[in-house]
Amino acid sequence: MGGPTTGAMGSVTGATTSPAGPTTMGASSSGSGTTGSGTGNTTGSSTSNGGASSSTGGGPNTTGSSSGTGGTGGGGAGIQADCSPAEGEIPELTLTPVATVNVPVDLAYPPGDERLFVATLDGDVRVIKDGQVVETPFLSLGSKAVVGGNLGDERGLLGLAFHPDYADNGLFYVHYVAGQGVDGASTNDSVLEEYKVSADPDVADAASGRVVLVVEQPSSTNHKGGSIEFGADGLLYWGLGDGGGMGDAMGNAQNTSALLGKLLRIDPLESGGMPYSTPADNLAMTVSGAAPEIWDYGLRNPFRFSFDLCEGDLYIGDVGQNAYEEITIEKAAEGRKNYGWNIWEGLHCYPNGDSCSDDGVTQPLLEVPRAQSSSITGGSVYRGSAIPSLRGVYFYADYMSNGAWYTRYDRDANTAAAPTSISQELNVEGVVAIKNGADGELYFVSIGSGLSNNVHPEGTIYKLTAAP
Ligand SMILES: [Ca+2]
Repeated sequence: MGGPTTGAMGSVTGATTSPAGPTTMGASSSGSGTTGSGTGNTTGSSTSNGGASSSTGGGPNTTGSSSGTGGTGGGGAGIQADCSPAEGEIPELTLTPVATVNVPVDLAYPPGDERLFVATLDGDVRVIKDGQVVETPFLSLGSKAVVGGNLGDERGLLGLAFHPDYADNGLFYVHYVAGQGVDGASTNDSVLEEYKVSADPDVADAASGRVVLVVEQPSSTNHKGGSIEFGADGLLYWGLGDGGGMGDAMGNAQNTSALLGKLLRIDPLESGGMPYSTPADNLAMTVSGAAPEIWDYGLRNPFRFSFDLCEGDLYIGDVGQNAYEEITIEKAAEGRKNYGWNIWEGLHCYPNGDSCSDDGVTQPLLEVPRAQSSSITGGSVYRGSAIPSLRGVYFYADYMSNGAWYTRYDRDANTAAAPTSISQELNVEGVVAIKNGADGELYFVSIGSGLSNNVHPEGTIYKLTAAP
């Protein structure tokens, strides 16, 4: 077992068909081994009860229509995002504590599920149920994950995602930096691993771990990326940084045969004897020789990205080098983009003062200068029902400056509104994730203050609410 240790080509075969995305035909890669025929990800066929829109069986459920009647639901309990248009004025906002957990770093939920699952930097997944943190961890990676914590040491458990068919297959995925005893991985490598829930819905089967993909990393302890998220196409997207250091010294981000400095897009299910498969319409469709796992390239450290639950658009926060942080918005199903790093930093040539070409480069919709932000935390689009004026509004934050902002994406114009700062209103430290719950409401994950290798402070999960 063990995922293909990559760096260059994974041994990937097999076509993936996805009911929601472009239908892909044919094997996409020439990896060794057999050509899989995995139909992989059949994302269920449940139909939501929310009106005319049919869903793809849960997950980041999208209808693609913004004028929907709110029906985008997944399976399960029928909790769903509210895709109706925004109404009214945006009120004063605040953050209401939901739970405290040591070093929380990411948050996710199974489709249609009321529970929230919190990944912690030190390798646990905790369940928040009925407003309480379940005492027994859902999963503990233990020494399989190496945990950093000092400034510039970004190692640990970084991302968590539930399979769109979780209700049927019980599968979920974790992204972490390898410690000891991970199949096919050396310490510091990036690992994507699949686990399955046990008979107890609040506890995973710790023995079920299956390494899906290992990406070799250089020795540096930063730029590990973070988020893993399923798109409406039922495929898993995985952001990986450029390998660390300054200026992408190893030249990974623009190297389309390397997996670092990329957004990957794979079907993580075992398929035809292979640990995962790749769709035929990844970057390799347009860039000859590109590794079959790559969706987008030219990223520095896409620590947090998310999909709008209603439109399916992809929002990427890319952490900058010296001068500019970036928010990139990619319309649903429009990938295969070069986001510019390390030729561009934000809307400026890199290094500053150089001249450079924008040929083939897609620029971010927003750049955030270092005076405001130095480690951007890409957030999510509000799709709840509690504050109707916020529907369609994207929130993001900064880990270092404790800043927080919102903007709204105009899909027709492909522009983002000038950001509104809510830093003082929210007054929150150390935001490392802003995620939806199954009901589309937004949760801010604060890792807590005083984090170091030896101190793993208590952090807080907050719900975004209207101020009283
Ligand atoms: Ca860029």
